[in-house]
Amino acid sequence: MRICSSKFAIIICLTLIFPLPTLSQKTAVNVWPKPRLVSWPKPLARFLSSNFTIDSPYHQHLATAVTRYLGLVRTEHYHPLIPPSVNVSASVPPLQTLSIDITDLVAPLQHGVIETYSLSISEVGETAYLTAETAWGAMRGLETFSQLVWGNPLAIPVGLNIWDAPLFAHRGLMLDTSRNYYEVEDILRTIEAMSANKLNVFHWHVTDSQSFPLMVPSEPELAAKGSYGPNMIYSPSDVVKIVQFGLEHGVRILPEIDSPGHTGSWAEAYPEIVACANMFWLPGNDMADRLADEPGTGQLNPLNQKTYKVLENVIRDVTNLFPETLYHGGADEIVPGCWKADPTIQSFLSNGGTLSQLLEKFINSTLPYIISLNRTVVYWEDVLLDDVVKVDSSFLPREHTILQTWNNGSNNTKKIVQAGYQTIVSSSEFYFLDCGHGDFLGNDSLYDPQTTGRDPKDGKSWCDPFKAWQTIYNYDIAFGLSEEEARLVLGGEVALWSEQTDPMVLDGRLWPRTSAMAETLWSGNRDEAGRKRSAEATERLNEWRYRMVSRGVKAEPIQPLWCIRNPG
Ligand code: CP6
Repeated sequence: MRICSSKFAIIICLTLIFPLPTLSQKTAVNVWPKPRLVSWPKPLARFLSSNFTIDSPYHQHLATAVTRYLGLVRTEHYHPLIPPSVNVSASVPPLQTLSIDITDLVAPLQHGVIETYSLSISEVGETAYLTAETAWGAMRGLETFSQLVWGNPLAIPVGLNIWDAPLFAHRGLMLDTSRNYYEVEDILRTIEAMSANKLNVFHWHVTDSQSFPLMVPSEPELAAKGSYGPNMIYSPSDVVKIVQFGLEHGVRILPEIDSPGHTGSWAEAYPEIVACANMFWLPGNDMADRLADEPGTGQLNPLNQKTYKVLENVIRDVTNLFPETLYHGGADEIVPGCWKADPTIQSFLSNGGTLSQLLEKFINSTLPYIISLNRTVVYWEDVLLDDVVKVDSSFLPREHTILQTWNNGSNNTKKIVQAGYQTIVSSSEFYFLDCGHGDFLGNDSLYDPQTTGRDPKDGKSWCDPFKAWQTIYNYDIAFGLSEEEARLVLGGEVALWSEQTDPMVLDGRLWPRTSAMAETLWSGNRDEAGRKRSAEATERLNEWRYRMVSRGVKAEPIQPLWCIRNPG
């Protein structure tokens, strides 16, 4: 492992020589996600100079981050709920400068880029040092530095050494902008909060059956007719803005054009390429196999050549707009009844063709094109694991395909890595955040006038239960895997589907629960003794929630204030 560097050894030694700080002293090092190694032997702090500056080698995107963090550090004046019980020394001169040193200034922001950094704040020197291999690692270090500063006048713990690096390379958040529309500024605020939590991939589930809000220049009709309206479209310049903002925050923007399922909205422009377009309910379908064939359903017809003409235009434009080397093709939840409802597909099926062959034809007609554009493709696990409609693994080249898991917790992750695929974990039992209400399909009453908003099969509403932050925090995404299997786990993503969310509730639905996953993927969920961190994490997350609020993120509270006055 890369952690066996000399810096690591030094910090280990420091930690061994000096006693561990007591609980009350810990509060001044209140960083979320917790750094991998912190050495702070004495509870000392000092002030920041009123003209404190950050020195950095020139890097286009880091320069913006430096300016942003300088502004934040100078103006935030965050007052911790539990005031740090440290001695802020006024006798040493205040800290003047944070000096950044970077080894590799040209490393692009892409999967696997090194995000390691170390931070050293001396007791007396005028300068603190942030060293990183890449600009992206330096951004992580700047975030940590900003969280160390508190109060008015500004103070910072000293005699402090941090070495930090993520456990998982892919730490993401998926947002669905199809079921409900979000303004660009909501997306930017989310990316900013992601970077504060050291997350690095914004997975943009931009289109689905309910609306097509992305303006694709070669296929302008898709958004013109398939969006919710002219003011609910992301233009190419919006995308450029979001990608640029991502670069300035060390967050990659990974687009998903979900197909061939979840494409009802494409029928507004091209009814001829969509099967079962906008059929309210599929013939013979019942609630038991409804999946996400929500009202507004539709699936691309794999037998129509026009499907591939439109899709190639979309794929080409999307890869031009998004520099990200991963392209998400969706391929989840193929609903048999949809393809079966289409007359042209019916004749294929009655001549001995199968539903899986239809999907294989679709994948085989699109995946090589995506790969030819130098992209690695991400699909949802369904493409390989669905009970009914799935492709043979020979259609999914392992070196170019990543599969994102969401069903059956760690069981499906195990299946995917055992099949030899790299994986991104989004187990719905832990990482799907769009819960809090009953079933949104009020039309269930068409089936059952006694409806309670609950599935008659198991009595659950569609997204029971609400996942508490502890549930998310305690999930180990590589649970039950051998060391070799675990190497195929690139990381994880929380997912916010938007049937029942929109900008009004976005922040609260995401934060601080997404922070819980962010820490687990960055530095794990266990203490030095290998026990799940609990009381310590609760206190630190509570503090972090208030700091996020002070930065403009409307994160939910996790405790009453009473707990601060009455510490357990
Ligand atoms: N939309 C798309 C969805 C879901 C998926 N894909 C989904 C399915 C089940 C639950 C939540 C969301 N709404 N395109 C599955 C990946 Cl519980």
